[in-house]
Amino acid sequence: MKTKEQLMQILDQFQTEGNLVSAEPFGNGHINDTLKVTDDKGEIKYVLQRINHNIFTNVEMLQNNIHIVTSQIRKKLEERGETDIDRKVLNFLPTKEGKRYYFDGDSYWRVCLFIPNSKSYEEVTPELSYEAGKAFGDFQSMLADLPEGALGETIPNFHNMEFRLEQFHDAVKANPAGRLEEVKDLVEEIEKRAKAMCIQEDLYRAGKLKKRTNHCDTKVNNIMFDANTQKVLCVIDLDTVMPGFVLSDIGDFIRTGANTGAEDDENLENVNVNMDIFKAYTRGYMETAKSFLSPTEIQMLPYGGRLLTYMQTVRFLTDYINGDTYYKIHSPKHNLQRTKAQFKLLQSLEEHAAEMDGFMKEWL
Ligand code: ADP
Ligand code: GN1
Ligand code: MG
Repeated sequence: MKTKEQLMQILDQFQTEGNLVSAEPFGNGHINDTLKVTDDKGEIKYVLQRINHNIFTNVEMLQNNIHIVTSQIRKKLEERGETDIDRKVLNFLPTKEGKRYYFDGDSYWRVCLFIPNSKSYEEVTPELSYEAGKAFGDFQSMLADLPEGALGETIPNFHNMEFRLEQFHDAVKANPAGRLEEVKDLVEEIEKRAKAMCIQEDLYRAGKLKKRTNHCDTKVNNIMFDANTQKVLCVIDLDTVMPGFVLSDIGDFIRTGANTGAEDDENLENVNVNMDIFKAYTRGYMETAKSFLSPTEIQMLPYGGRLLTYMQTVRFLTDYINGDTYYKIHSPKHNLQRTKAQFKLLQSLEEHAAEMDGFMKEWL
């Protein structure tokens, strides 16, 4: 990591205000490095992020996408006559040269306004989950009229299950870290489900499912709530907003919010689907999204939870087999522990599939 002086020099490249004195690590994402920036009065003013350039290889496209998305949301909020808009949409600062990011010869950096008096959660109640559902549905509807081709794919094939399985098969074949033997039961479980988990791609080819603009990382901690009212302020972490299938944005919240345990829970007994959270999220989401969803998408919503949980199981296991090259890890077997916890959640979602499907009848 950079020294404090280096971080201050990086901040100095941006059009910031006030006397900034510190930049401290913040949040617990698996990809970028996030820091909160404080001024001499002790107030947190900005969020500074080092973009993971190995993963987001086209930073120009990434920052351009984010600019398009935040401008569109800002416009919609203004049209609705909303107030306090700087807390409801992320606001990125240009550099002194007018660019959307700064390259220091080694890393790429960006800065946005810190949203004051806000809070994100790693675990939610049904009430918060209902609010989050409304917010992600609204997020998608505000972006629904972006012209096709406006946004680039910041990570090509990001939520394409067929592609994720190809990467998985490549890892299994090459076995670069010699870990295959240890995980052969999990590999078998993944293979068993592979065909059933590629339905979206099949439906798309048959012209029965369309692509929309999705957030593609609707983790529970990517929503900022007002610290006093517990209402949603802002959807954050916009790196992966891109064209894709709508189930992504349902599935990843079910995967993270409707889990009674942690994403990487060591104790698999903790991991199960929380049906109250699922129901509350779905109710909120359907309120803001039902006007643009097709009956096929509505019917497939519970499948979305299974799909994204399966996809994450595949992605964590692929990274474990590859020797931990993608996700930040905090212990040597972290990716394996994550895989097992995600697989346990998948089994629980499978057990509850009929009940979840039944819950959707109200909207069909
Ligand atoms: P990552 O890619 O690491 O997940 P995020 O953009 O999601 O990065 O930020 C990580 C955490 O930092 C969030 O969960 C949230 O708590 C906090 N955070 C990020 N941006 C802001 C912001 N503009 N204002 C307040 N808190 C923020
Ligand atoms: C990564 O950056 P973060 O932690 O919000 C990943 C997501 C995964 C998630 C698993 C660009 O998200 O796709 O679902 O970890 N982001 C990228 O927790 O790969
Ligand atoms: Mg995040």
